[in-house]
Amino acid sequence: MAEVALIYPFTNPPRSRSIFRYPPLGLGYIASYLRESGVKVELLDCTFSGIEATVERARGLNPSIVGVYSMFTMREASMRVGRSLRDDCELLVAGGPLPTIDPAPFLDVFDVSVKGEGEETMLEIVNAGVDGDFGSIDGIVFKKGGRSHGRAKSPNPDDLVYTGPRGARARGSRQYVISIGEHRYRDRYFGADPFVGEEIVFRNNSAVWSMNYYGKTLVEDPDSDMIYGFLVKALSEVPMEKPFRGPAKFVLDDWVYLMTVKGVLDEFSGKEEIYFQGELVYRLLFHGGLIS
Ligand code: B12
Repeated sequence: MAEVALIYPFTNPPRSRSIFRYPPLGLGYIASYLRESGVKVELLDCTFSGIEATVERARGLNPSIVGVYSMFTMREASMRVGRSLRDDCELLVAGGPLPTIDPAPFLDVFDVSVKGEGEETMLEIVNAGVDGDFGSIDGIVFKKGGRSHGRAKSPNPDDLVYTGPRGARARGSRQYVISIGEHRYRDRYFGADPFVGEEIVFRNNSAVWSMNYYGKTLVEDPDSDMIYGFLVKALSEVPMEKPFRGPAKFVLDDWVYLMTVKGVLDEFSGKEEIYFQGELVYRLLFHGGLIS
């Protein structure tokens, strides 16, 4: 079973002597990105197997979300794939160059039309779940009040929700994602000095644990490279029994790192400090715990 099936509806015309074949590069990127985040994905290419056989294969995978690529030459094919799989999945998503410039017509058949690059958007859609709050996802268009059922007339523009452009909300943030089995860890932070961020652990795409942090240097004209360089060394010594930030104490030449925490992984708060030649030069506060 796949959580997500991605379909490329290009077909090779019979007896075509054209040398052109179009590997589904965009869907490949999306599939890799989702897989790295622990999502089960299958990428189905209609080029040589044709649309009917590919649709049958997709049905056999029983995906909850189906994403279909579309561009100018594949408008009809992508709609056909969408209609054929409308009742075989819980959420139908259109994306690619054509939904990017003209998303609304796809909502005759699809639940969500994605504008622009789809990697992060698809992951957010998967994380939101099939009945999720799509209004919080940037770069998409969907119908107010629910999913499409493939039989609707072209939607009235007033009934559509266009979310803001991709990246506007999270501009200036950086993030790291690591997946191991059913768990996925994401650290997203904003700023450099001061900086603020959130670590979050998902199990099977549900958030189960989180930590927030806020840190900054405390001296005039700080040597940020030195301070943050030392911080990285201290953080790499994180102990298994208290995996919050660094160890309780870490010393290197004139530098001292101290971390104190109250509570346990279920619920905790703490701080870390860096001293250079006895002077306090940096502090970070953190807190967090389990999420039900
Ligand atoms: C390289 C290229 C070609 C190559 C084909 C290479 C190939 N393997 O497909 C050649 C030269 C052969 C070609 C031919 C044509 N092309 Co061309 N091509 C491009 C070009 C320059 C890059 C495409 C690409 O690989 N992008 C990189 C990949 C990674 O991005 P992507 O596919 O867009 O996917 C991302 C997003 O779109 C999105 N996404 C994609 N699919 C999905 C699906 C879901 C569910 C989601 C959520 C998101 C999503 O996420 C992906 C990852 O970020 C684009 C212009 C551009 N800068 O994008 C034009 C472009 C795609 N081509 C275009 C056109 C019109 C054509 C032709 C019709 C030209 C002609 N008159 O013959 C033909 C048709 C070919 C066909 N497939 O039928 C138009 C499409 C217009 C449109 N809005 O539909 C574009 C946008 C150029 C333009 N600005 O007009 N093309």
